[in-house]
Amino acid sequence: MRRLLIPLLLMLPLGLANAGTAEVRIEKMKFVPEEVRVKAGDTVVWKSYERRGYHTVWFKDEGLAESEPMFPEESWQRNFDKAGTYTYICGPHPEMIGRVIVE
Ligand SMILES: [Cu+2]
Repeated sequence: MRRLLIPLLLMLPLGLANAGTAEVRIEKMKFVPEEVRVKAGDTVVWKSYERRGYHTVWFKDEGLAESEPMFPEESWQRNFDKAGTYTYICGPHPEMIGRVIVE
């Protein structure tokens, strides 16, 4: 038990220190930036800076459910633990397209 526990305790702070957060702003009917690069383990937070209306983040290609609607000041987040390119749209405005590249 002791031999297992110590390596786990040593790894935990390293894992937490490495995880980062990136913000994608939603403003003027756009995701800003449209393409964001993060590292595996990072979290991306989308936040609406609009004055009215709502947007969503929908990773439709992956067959995932659409996010809750984001009204002004609201946010939604997703953690990415695998490298890859993740394209998403806004449900009500499919012309709004964004991409997350996980390295
Ligand atoms: Cu939208």
